[in-house]
Amino acid sequence: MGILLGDREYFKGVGKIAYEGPETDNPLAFRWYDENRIIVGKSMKEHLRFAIAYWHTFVGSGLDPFGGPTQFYPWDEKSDPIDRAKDKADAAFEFITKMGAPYYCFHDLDVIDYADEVRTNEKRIQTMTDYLGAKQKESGVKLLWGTANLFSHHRYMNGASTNPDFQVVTHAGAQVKMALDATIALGGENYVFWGGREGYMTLLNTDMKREQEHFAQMLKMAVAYARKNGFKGKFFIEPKPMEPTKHQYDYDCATVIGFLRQFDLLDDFAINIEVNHATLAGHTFDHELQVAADAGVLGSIDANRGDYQNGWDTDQFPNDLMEWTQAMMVILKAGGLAGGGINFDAKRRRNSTDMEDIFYAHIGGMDTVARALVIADKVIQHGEFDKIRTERYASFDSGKGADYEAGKLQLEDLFQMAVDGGEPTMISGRQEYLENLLARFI
Ligand code: XLS
Ligand code: NI
Ligand code: NI
Repeated sequence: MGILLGDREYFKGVGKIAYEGPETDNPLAFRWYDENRIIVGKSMKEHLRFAIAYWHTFVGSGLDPFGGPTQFYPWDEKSDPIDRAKDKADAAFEFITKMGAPYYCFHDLDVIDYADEVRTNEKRIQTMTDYLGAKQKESGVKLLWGTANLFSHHRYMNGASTNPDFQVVTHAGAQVKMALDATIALGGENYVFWGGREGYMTLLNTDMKREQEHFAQMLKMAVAYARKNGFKGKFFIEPKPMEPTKHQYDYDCATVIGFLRQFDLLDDFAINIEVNHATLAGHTFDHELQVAADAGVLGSIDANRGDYQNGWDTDQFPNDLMEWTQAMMVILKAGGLAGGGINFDAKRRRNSTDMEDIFYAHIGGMDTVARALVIADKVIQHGEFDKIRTERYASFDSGKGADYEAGKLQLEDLFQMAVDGGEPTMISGRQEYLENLLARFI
């Protein structure tokens, strides 16, 4: 029996978004994202691997702590959960196809509402896996990553895999298993863990060491299960320092790398870096990318931006060319992302309620990132930054500096050389010169 795919058009009046170049006046066209344009040997499409996030784009309702939904969707009207989920999938694939994005990402709960019985949920997600599989086949859109929402349900209020109650941990495991089954069946290229409740509110009731061990245990079981079932992709951890818990165990890239190393998970995991999470952790986006790249775990990106004036995850669409150019310089120099892509974990503002706003938001984001890729490539080709950076460390390239790097010197040797060499001459870091140079490419 075949699956009946919906034939209703949800985004009427908007066709496939085309590349029209920087001079166009059409707000529903790309100015920079030209999917076939070749940059350093690869098309833009292959470099950027854009993904649309199911949760913000097709589920997010505009709800905030002070008011209810403002964004009402025609695919959300039916009362039966499966009927509603299918309408949503139809709308999602129509939008993703019109945007020309090659990928999408989801949490289990974005795709289908869960009830409280695990067996009911298993049936529901399996039904939707079949439906999404058919939509993927029909459209050519692929799944960049799947994940389980282990933060919304009230049972997770004290944590999911880090919950002090083992029965809650079993539910987290059940959800991860079902989300992995769906991801594998859909040919998902990666699987993500973002631990929204994997942290704590107060040490007065928390055994931090034990909770982190439990977390690692869950990750190991997920890897074992997925590999046993033929999953070849990467697992990603997505760091975030806080919100919703006060202290999250996956604080930032450096913390996650330490955790993965401690529990011997580095072979299977890389990092999914989100711009607004980096800034919440007190870092810049390119800092987090560089930390991951240096450790060989630069996996994927959740693209968005924060707000200078507040301290939470505003998840706005990217529009900062300076930020993205510096990010792209790191990514290009690292040889790209390890299996991941660029997922728009970004939402329209609560009062952006027109259907076209969904398109404007993604067009702006994709154009910003594509333009940054073009600029970063020019900057790297120009060579000045590399030259200055290399020269800055030249004193380690030969002589005693090279001996130091090779571990051939003792602390007493440094003492003697400091005495003999005297006070070093000052060497400028030339930051303003470099910032001006970068600005010339923008
Ligand atoms: C929330 C996270 C979340 C993850 C997926 O802050 O960014 O959306 O990307 O669970
Ligand atoms: Ni995210
Ligand atoms: Ni986020």
